[in-house]
Order: sequence, then C-alpha cells, then structure tokens
Amino acid sequence: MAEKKYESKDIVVLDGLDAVRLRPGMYIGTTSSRGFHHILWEIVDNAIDEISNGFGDTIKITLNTDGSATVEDNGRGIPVDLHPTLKKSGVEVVYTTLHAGGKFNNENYKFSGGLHGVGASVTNALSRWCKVTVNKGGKKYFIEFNSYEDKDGKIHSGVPVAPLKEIGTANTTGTTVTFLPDDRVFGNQQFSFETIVRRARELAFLNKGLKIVVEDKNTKDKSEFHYEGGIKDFVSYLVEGKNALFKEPLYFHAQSKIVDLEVSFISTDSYTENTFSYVNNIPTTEGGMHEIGLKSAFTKAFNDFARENNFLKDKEQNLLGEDFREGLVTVINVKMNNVQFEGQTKTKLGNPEARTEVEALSIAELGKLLADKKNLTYGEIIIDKAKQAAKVRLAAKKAKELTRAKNNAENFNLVGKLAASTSRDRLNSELFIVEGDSAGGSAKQGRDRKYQAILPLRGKPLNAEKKRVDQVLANEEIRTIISALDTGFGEDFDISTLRYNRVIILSDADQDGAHIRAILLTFFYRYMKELITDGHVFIGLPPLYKVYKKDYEKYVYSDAELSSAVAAAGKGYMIQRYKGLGEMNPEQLWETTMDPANRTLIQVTIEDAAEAEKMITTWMGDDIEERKAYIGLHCNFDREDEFMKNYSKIGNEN
Ligand code: TSJ
Repeated sequence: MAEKKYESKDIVVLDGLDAVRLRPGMYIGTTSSRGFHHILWEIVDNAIDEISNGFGDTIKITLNTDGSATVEDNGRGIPVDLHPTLKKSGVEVVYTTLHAGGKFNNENYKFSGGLHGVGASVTNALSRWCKVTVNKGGKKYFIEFNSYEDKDGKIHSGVPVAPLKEIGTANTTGTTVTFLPDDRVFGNQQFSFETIVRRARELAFLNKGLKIVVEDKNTKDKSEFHYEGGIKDFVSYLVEGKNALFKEPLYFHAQSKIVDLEVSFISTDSYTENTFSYVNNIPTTEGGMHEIGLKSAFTKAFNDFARENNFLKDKEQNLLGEDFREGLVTVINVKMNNVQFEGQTKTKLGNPEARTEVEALSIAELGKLLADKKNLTYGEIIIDKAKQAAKVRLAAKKAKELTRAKNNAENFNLVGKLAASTSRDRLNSELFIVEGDSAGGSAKQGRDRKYQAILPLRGKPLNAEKKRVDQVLANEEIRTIISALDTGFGEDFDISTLRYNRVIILSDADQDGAHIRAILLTFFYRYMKELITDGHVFIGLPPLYKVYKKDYEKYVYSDAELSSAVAAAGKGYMIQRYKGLGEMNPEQLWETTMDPANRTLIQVTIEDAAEAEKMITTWMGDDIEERKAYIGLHCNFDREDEFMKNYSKIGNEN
C-alpha cells in the first residue's frame, strides 16, 4: 500500500478530557474489570491499526510490578511534528484530545479497528500517569502526562508535564506507552494475565502474521502468539478435540472498496453449527449483516456445486442453509468503515452494505474454492452431510406435526399406551419406559400408580432396518414419549414443563435391550439434551438371578455377586436366571426394579449418551462387517462388559 503522508494537522479535534473523568461509563461502558481492561485495549488497538496497515509486525504487552501496563509496537512511531493550529505535537494531540487519532479521518488507515474508537485519550484521562516514547527518524522522543488535584479538590488528568521532548537517538522505529489505571476511578483492580492472553490470542488469529507477546513481570508468565495461517489456524484451534471431516480448513480472502473479507471453515461430525464473526477485530456475538450475507452465500454456492456435479438430481429440491451449516465451524473476519453496531449488547453489525458485499464476494470465492479439483471431496462431504441433515429435518417436522395432532386430539392420560400416574406432583413423578408388552403389563400392575407412569415399548419397535434417527423420530413410541414428557423437543425443548422428574429406561439384559436403550439415549442426546445434562435420565437395573430356598431369597444383579450370594445361601439353594423383564411377575418387578427403597438406578451422563450415539452411528453405517464387530465388542450386555462400565454412577439411589 502506498504510504500516505500523515501530519498533526490531520488529527480531528472534537472534545476535551474532563468529561471522561466525570462519566467514565459513557466512554468505556463500565468501570468494572471489563472497563479496566478496555483502556488497555484502546492502546493495543492503535498499535494493531499500525501493523495491520503494513507497518511493523510485533506488539508487546507487559504487566509491570507497580500495576501499570506497557504496550510497545515496532511501527512507524506516532507523528511528532507540531499540529499547525494547536501548536502541539501529534502525540500530545492524540493523548489529550477526545476522539483524536488517525481513525477519525479514514484517510491514513484503510480500515481501522478500535473497540469503540474512543481512542488513547480516554486511557490517558482514566490513568494516574501515562508515558509515551516514540522512536522515529533516528531520534527518540518522550512525553509524560500526569493527574493532579486542584485547590478545590477537583482531579485533572492527562495533563502533559512538559511538551514532547527529543531525548536521544534511535536506530529502530516504534511507539511505547506505559500507563497506570487510576484507582480513584477503578478501585483496587489488577490486570488479568488470562484475560489479556485470551484476547491477544484472538487478535493474533484475526491479524495474520502479527506477533503478540504478553508478559507478566509479577509472575514471570509469558505467552506469545503468531499465526501465519490467521483465521485458518483459528478454525483448526476451534476444532481441536472434535472430529473434523476435512484435512484442513478451507479459506478465502477477498476485498472490495467497501469491505475486506476473510472466511475460513471446516466441516465436523457435530450436529450444531458454530460461527465466530468479527468486524474490525471486534467479536460480533449477536451476528448481523455480514453473517447473514455469508449464510446466503453458503446456501447458494453449495447448492450450485451440488447441481453442477450431479450430487443433486434435477428432480431433487435444493437443500436448506441449515442443512449445509450443520456441523460447520466458521470464522468470518470483516474490516470496513463506519460500522454501526446494534442489538442488546451492541455486538450486531447493522450496516446493510455488509450483507450484499459479503454475499457477492463469498459466492464468487466459494465457487472458485469448490471448483478447485483438490477440494472436490470437501464439497462432496458437505453435500452428503447436508442431505442427511435434510432427511432428519423432514422427519422431525413430520414427527412434530403428528405429536401436536395427538396432543390436541387426546386426553393427556391416554397418550398412546401410556399408563400415566395420578399425581400432579412433577418432582416425585417418574416415567418408566419398559421394553416389551409383557414386562410393560407387569410394570403397570406392580407400580406405585400415584407417582409412576409406564410406557411399554412393543417387543421390537425399532427393528434392524429402522435405526436411523430420522426413522426413530417417525416411530410412534418415540412420539408418545415426547407427548408424555410434555417438553417438546429439538429447538422447542423446554425443560421447565417436564412432566416426570425421572425418566427410567427398563430394558432386557440382551442385545435387543442394549439397542433399544442406545436408541432412546441417542434420541434424548440429540433432541432433549438437557434432560440428560440436568440428570433426569436413568437406567433401571433388573436382577440377573434369584438365589433362593425355603425361607431365603436373594436377588443378584451381576455375575460377580452370584458366587457370594450362593455361599451365603448355604446348602440346598436354587438359582433362577432371568432372561428378560417379562419373566418377572408384577410383585417381583416392583420389588427388584421399581421400588425406590430397593431398586438400583444408573444415572445417565452426557458422556454415556454421546457413547450411545456413536454406537448407533456405527450401526447406521453401511459396513455390515464393521457393524457386526462393533456389536460383538460393545453390546454383550453382560453386567461386566465395557458398555456398562461406561456408566458413571452405579449404585442404589437411597
Ligand atoms: F495512540 C496510542 F498512543 F495509544 C498508541 C499508538 C499506542 C501504541 C502502543 C502505538 C500507537 C501507534 C501509532 N503505533 N503506531 C502508530 N502510528 C501512527 O500514529 C502513525 C505513524 C505514521 C503515520 C504517517 O502517516 O507517517 C501515520 C500514523 C497514524
């Protein structure tokens, strides 16, 4: 970029400093920790502007032992020439004039950042003292600002102790600023190394090539961030520990007169989308026009790609944006001028031109990326995933409609084959989901009908061909569960209306039982996650054996326990082996598995559910041999097997 001459006369003058001191909140939002760090970021922003416009490459932030902070860059150094009308150096104007700085006349920096653009003068106004050193043109300059109390006890801050002074020679260029936040404004606060490191890392991702060093002189902690890949490295960082479906993130960069745009994304096997968006280095957590533009571009470019490559046949409908975005992790980084922030927390980009610009640039760039032969498999992965998502979406919609129709048509107590409990006390009510009509019948007879509701699942409601989640949702029993729980599901899920505090799965100790259980957990995991995370889901543990003789009876819940039970029984005992829940009569089922005083419940954790989902996914796969091997390995449902060991809490509830 051509270097533009920038002199002190270019600096726009708007206001004085006393106002800042009077109402700090108006300028930095708050004087809490956030505001305290904000005055540091105002300084850092200035250094970043210099570097992102091509001057210098390193910023160092140092936390000093006296509570002050130093920010240093190796840019050109703030202008030191005298401002023609103000008769002050550029440095002094920047530091004593509100809203002064290159960023307010957009001529010197193409797109400039700044948290709120209030500038370094705000930092100065809210500091006890501030020292600036500039290395420029072979010379070293220095100026110091101080605060003092006048005879009326009024505090004046940011007052230059003396004009800018040449104090020596320099063979490098750059700006160094040290300031001490004023405890009369912020109270007794300190800089947080962690907070600063987190933001420094983010800034390093967002400004490729920039090196940021953070050092705490108190603890000798030191971190350094530098990413040649920029936001591409950011995406890789975000998906660490997740299952990425590409070898590396895709990336594009495009510019127009209005915006500078960078996007990177990767597909993962997750079901949620994750977009991190930024404008001028500021996180736009509420999204806005740039995000909307990118989303439209994704939808258009991916559908076009699918058609061109015959992944979507002529008669097939276009896929929706949400289908494509499932599992996508995206970073979008926009730089532009005159940004307008809206929304609750002012983190939503309002500029309408951002939408059209980002959309047009992204459609063109995505088209190029996907057409690149070496990315062909990536395009295919995205389309495959989107197709699967579309299937699930359609099935979910159908299920929702059917559930709603049922709720309207039928009395609450008569939802499907559900035997509801009579009490309205949700906290003490439980829903047993029981495998098989015969066990379901026993459970209905043996239960405490005040608090326990029973939903029998027919022998094999989900046979081998019906394991996919979309088909699960089309299943009548699943819809009955949704109705019975009264929470809705998916995006509509609302835990506050949960009808039963405990949802207890009772399935047989065999492969089918394990399968039904895994299907149910997968369903809860995907569509009612909080049900699991809030600890409402349990596995009921029926006994495997009964050891008995005259006047003696003991139920045994694992193979390991069997020998000790046998020993305790002494001579002449018998062993009954329960192959399924259906073999127990109502009294036995109550006594061993349902009675809160005696039963053993396993509380399901989110890890269990994730594991169950993985199992189902493997079952869903096309590779029959792999499927068989997996089932053989994980699903014996012997009480000692791997799968059961995964359950975190085994034990009696009481
Ligand atoms: F503003 C500040 F004090 F907060 C601050 C500014 C703090 C720090 C650590 C660095 C900076 C800063 C400012 N670094 N680099 C600059 N550059 C300019 O102000 C500058 C230099 C030369 C020219 C030119 O046109 O020759 C223009 C500008 C804006």
